[in-house]
Amino acid sequence: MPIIHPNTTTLPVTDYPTTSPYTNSTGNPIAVAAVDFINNLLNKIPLPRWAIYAIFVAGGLLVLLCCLCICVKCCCKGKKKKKQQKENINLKGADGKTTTALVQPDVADVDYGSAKRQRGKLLYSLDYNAAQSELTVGIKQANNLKAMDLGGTSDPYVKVYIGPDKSKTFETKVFKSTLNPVFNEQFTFQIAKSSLLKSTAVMKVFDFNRFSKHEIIGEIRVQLCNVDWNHVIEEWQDLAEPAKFEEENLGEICFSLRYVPTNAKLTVGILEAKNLKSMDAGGTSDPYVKVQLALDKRKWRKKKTSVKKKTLNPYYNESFTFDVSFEQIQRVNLVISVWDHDALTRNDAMGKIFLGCDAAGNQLKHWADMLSNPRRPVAQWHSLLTAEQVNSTLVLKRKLPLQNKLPFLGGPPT
Ligand SMILES: [Ca+2]
Ligand SMILES: [Ca+2]
Repeated sequence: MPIIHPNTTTLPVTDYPTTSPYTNSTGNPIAVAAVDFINNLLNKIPLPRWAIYAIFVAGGLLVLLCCLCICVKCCCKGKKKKKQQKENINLKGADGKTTTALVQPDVADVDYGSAKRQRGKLLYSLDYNAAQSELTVGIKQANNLKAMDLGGTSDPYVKVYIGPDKSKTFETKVFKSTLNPVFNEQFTFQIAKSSLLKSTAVMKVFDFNRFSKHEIIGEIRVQLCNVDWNHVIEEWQDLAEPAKFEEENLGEICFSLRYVPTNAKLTVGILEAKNLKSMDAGGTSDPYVKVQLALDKRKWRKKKTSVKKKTLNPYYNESFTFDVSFEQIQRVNLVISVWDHDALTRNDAMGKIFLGCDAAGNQLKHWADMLSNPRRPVAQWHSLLTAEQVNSTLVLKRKLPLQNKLPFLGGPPT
């Protein structure tokens, strides 16, 4: 194919041909114009054509080299990451000795202080007047309290109550910006000798903050059954890490359980509850009970009682029957929770408890009694716990996948 360029006449004779072998006279006019433009431009540069091309080639090579360098660097990084991941995975499989060596941080790196760091100590007194059934708790002073504020100080005050009743809570005055406050305050509780021995005196030291939540510095719990009441007790004690859960009186609930293996029916009879916590103004609640089953720690089935208005001692006598096969009953947990119904706002949790394969103590006993007495309803009272307390023991996963719920939808046909 002959190569004809419309502008070949403008080319100096000494110059190299600039027409591309791929263009032809009938080619795209835009391409032709572009080639002309480049030719004109090259003609304006006071350098021989070969020099210009050489510069272009050198520039191109430089750019190519840079790209290559960047690529190589990226690849290396990726490999390193993969290697690290591999190492991490291998850690699991490594023998104990290697794992310890790799996982255990240096002794110097461990902030032992944070666990053991001094919270300070408190001087308190205990005195019981048996004739008047009066327990007097004295909060004298604190020493070397932990600094909770930015300036290296705290604004301490002490809360005092007698557990587990916690009917009365006293507070000392707040002392601003000090780690060694002298409180010298006394608080008197009316308490019979019989309940005294089952009680715990709780003293919690807090840091007051005007614009944020008050933080606990530490606490002291004295089991009152261990105290020699013949003398007035006055002693210094180190503040301890606050207990994770407050033993709070959330009331009790009575329900019956009945399991019939032959027809695979679990019946939960919610009978009554008493001494529930008041959630509404006026010192009452509107309690209802949620009955929930979890299978393999997944939420499975749920039923509710009616709402009993304005009472802390509701009587339900409502029962709920669930289909639970004998194979499933070994993997089931039953969660019973009491809620306060609110017409306008969100309903509040008042207490919770769970029984079943993962339960312990009194709850496990009730569950075991049910299993060992098939067909017979077994009723028992249980003390309610906080939702957090239950949730920390029984961590429920998402809902059960549909196929487990509806057996006829189960796995692929074989
Ligand atoms: Ca403060
Ligand atoms: Ca309510």
